[in-house]
Amino acid sequence: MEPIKKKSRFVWWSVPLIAVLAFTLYGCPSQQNLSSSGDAAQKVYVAPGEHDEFYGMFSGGYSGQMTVYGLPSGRHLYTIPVFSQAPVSGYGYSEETKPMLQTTHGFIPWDDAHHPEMSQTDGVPDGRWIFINANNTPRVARIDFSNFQTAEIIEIPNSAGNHASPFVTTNTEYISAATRFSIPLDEESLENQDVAISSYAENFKGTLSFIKIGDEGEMNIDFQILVPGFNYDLSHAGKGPSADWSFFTSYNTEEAHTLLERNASRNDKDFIAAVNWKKAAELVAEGAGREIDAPHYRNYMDHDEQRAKSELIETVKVIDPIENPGIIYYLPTPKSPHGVDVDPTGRYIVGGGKLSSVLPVHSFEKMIEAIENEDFEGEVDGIPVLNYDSVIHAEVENAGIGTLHTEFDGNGYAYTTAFISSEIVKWSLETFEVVDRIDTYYSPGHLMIPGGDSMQPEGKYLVALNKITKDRYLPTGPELFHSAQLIDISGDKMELLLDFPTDGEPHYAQGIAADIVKERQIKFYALEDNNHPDAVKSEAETRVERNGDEVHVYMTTIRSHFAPDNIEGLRVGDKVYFHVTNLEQDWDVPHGFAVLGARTSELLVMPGETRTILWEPQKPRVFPFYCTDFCSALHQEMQGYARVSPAGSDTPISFGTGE
Ligand code: RUQ
Ligand code: CUA
Repeated sequence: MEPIKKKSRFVWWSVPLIAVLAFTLYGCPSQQNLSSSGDAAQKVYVAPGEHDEFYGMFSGGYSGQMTVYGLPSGRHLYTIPVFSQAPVSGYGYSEETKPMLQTTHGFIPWDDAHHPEMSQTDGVPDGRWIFINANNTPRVARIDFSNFQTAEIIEIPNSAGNHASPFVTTNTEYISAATRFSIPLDEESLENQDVAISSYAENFKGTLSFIKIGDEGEMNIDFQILVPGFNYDLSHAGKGPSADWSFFTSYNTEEAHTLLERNASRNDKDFIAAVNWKKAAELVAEGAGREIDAPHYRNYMDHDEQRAKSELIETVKVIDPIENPGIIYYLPTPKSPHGVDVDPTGRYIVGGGKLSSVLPVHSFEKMIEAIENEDFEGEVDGIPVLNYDSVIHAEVENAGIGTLHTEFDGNGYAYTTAFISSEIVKWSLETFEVVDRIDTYYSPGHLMIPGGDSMQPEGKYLVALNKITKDRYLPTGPELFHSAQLIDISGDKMELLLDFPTDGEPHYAQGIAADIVKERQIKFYALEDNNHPDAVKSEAETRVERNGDEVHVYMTTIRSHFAPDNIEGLRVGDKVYFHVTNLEQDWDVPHGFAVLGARTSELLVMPGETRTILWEPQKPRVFPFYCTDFCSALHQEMQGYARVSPAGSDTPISFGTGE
């Protein structure tokens, strides 16, 4: 058998010392750790008609969506449209969902979504909502678990590369969201962004945003903390004793603005920022900080009217650590750390020391002690830097090369991904020694244990989210789907059970016991609660109305016909709005609506729901329309015709179902 070569795509793999170290320590990976394939198959077998034990919620990365998998089977259950338009349902194309993608940069139909994060109660995922970040045009979305649909998207001003986002506090009081790229922020007006890039050190700043979550899940930016112009990479909130704190990794404390692979890899230590969000929130409530102009959109689904609305918020509250001492401290951390993860007891803060030979573990208790004793080794822009030796609790040796992310099993062990040495390393939270390791195929980024970043992990399975697929599946040309690997962590030795392909690039994922989410499901929308202004609740109300060159078609669907299904009197140059209400009151009976020459998408209308698509016919002719979702034995009969006459013609509006 040919040995598997681990090849680098990133230049920092070639940092010479690391490369030599990696090779001498690890060489090539051994054979897969499979006890027997029969055993493994049985462990992931979910018999036809049976349900998986866990929901796995995966980010879609550059697809901008979220995907839902069943675990342990690895079956792809659903794709939730979030930041990207989805022709499959009309999300982002229909008039009801377009406002969801509104930003101050205009209508943005795409993004790069990295980190799903579930709402928590008392530090445990509660199955209400799941949040996810948009990295490119900074936004955070909230998805409702009752219907697996995007319920809200808030834009984050004063941010660029919303990567350290969105991480919840233990009772979902706040979501943190830091900017990865620092940007010019003029201290006075925060407005002058047109500056020379070479003035980075002087003019560029970072922001750590805290989004307050209301009882119904509504998101509002409560405050932003102004921080030095480093890159803020990832975050996690504390828990238990550390629940009032949030932690953020930073790299590029060198404040380089070019060739970061080299220029931001010089310092032996960068920082984890520890933020006392509770204290900051109290100060803000007492009037600290100042309100600055920072227009940003909040888009939300109005459930009553079944359509999204956009509101423009003009300002945001900014607080400066210099004027508000005690809200933020820096913990020196080797070296360009990526992930930051807090163990289930809330006592340990693990930095993913990407370029470090050891995995640093800070102690929360020691951190508090060092703060009380003012045990500082310096300060940066008014932020005290704690003494490394005073806060570090352990340095895990041999934890792999290129360590990125850590999750926990709730049984006293931590699991860390090592990108370069392509493995998952299990270590003890008591001895801080490595107790097991398993190869992954290839180069894992994040990993996920259901509840693994909460106070109550379910330490049965681990999913490795690998960056490189290569030879794992039948080849599909130059592009291969990213590969996830399910690993059994219930015993002493980790055991690889299953590979399954994923969609887009799942960075992070979250898992939750299926029972918690199953209970909450809406099966259809009650027609009597549909207060959409363009809804029609019976065929008797269906009609076509002209208003200048706007035509509104109020249409219904029910197995297996449209009403009306013959429409005349449309003209070239018209803007035709089809408002389609699905009269069905039964689970899993959507109807589709597609019209020949439609330039955007179809509509997929759920039972009890109203959706609108704008159609601008380009030439005179008769255009068929039809239902796209095979809804009954007579689905093929579910069709109609729209007659379009030349511009200015006097064909009168008429419509009906043959009467
Ligand atoms: S970050 S692994 Cu967003 Cu680690 Cu991708
Ligand atoms: Cu309705 Cu097919």
